[in-house]
Amino acid sequence: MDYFLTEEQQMIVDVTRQIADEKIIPKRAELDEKEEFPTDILKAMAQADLFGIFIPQEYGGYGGGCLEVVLALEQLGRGCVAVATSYAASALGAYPILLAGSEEMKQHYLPKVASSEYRSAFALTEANAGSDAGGIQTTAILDGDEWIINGTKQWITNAGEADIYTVVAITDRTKGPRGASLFVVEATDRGFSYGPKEKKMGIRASSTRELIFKDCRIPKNRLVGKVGIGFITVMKTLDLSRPGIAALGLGLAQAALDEAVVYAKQRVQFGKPIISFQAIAHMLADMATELEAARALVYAVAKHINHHKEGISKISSMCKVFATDMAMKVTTDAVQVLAGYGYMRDYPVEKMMRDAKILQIYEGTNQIQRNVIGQELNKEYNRN
Ligand code: COS
Repeated sequence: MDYFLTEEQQMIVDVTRQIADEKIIPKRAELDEKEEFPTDILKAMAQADLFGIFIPQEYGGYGGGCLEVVLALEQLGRGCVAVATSYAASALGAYPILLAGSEEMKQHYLPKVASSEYRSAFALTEANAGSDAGGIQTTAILDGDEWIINGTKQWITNAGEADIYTVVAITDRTKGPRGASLFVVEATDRGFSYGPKEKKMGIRASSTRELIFKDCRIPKNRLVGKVGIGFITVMKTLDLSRPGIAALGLGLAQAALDEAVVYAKQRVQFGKPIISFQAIAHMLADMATELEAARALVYAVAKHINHHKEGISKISSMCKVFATDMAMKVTTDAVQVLAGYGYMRDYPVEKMMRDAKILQIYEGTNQIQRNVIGQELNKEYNRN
């Protein structure tokens, strides 16, 4: 379907499609098998200037918005969700600086993120604070000109591979959601280390580790914005980033559909290609229809966010939940179409099905997205 993209948007699609086809797809099975971080592919993406898509031009970026990021992530996700997640996590780590950082902080960090001199990461989750993001225990205490951070963050994407981490910590326990603040921790800061690499079901080429802070001292000016705005900035960050996860679902589902259709045309049973059996053709028809419906929603939401920055929680969650549930279903159905072959690691669809699962979990489970949508509906109907 023609979504009437601008010339610049089409260029982003073309560049990321080429990287997916030439750099990612030939390597994805090996990276998955070896659980190896895609350093060389990320370098190629840096050479193509992809890390600054969402960063304003005055900070060395391309100046794109949510739709531009969505278009890139769709193509990269079509190549491999693990690689695309490593790329997306760098944007996630930089969004809080963009949203709430001081001018000085933006000038210092954003050009380095845009050029990929600094890879970034975002650190919210803890052992006892997943869906309940407000339940974090990591603390930051001001001591003269330094903040002292103590605590452990869990399941942090790009941990050990990033140069800077935006970390949420409690600065005043008595103030509830207004008691959290955000900090930039650099990989070289003393008192900061990592746990071992987690062994995951899917997105195995991405790095997922703990961040451990033991009396980690950072300069006072690494506070992002003001004391007490950490939780709100995190929520705004997730509002902006969730359409990107939806886009990974689009790309992944497209890849699975492509594999399923090609296979169904070639695989002969009972003397005919299996696509000529209605049972298979109807499955493919549903997969294609649900994918296109999700794409229309994700693009529409992303376009809206390009023009409106406030009041986007509901639609951001809507596109995340719809596109990632769709991706789980489409990848599962692709395995079913390929049947025994689909279950074997020689074919890419089993990896796609494993990778799809995380999309329903990270950046807020799909149950949390439905809570957000429900809460927003509740507020809207109170107003009317
Ligand atoms: N934008 C701006 N402010 C927001 C906001 C948003 N999207 N969402 C919430 N807030 C504000 C609320 O308005 C409230 O402020 P007031 O105290 O002034 O009323 C404050 O933040 C607390 O909000 P709320 O009471 O809704 O917080 P809860 O503790 O109930 O938690 C959920 C809300 C569940 C939505 C939140 O914890 C969440 O998103 N959890 C999932 C976290 C997640 O995605 N984790 C994945 C790891 S990060 S990769």
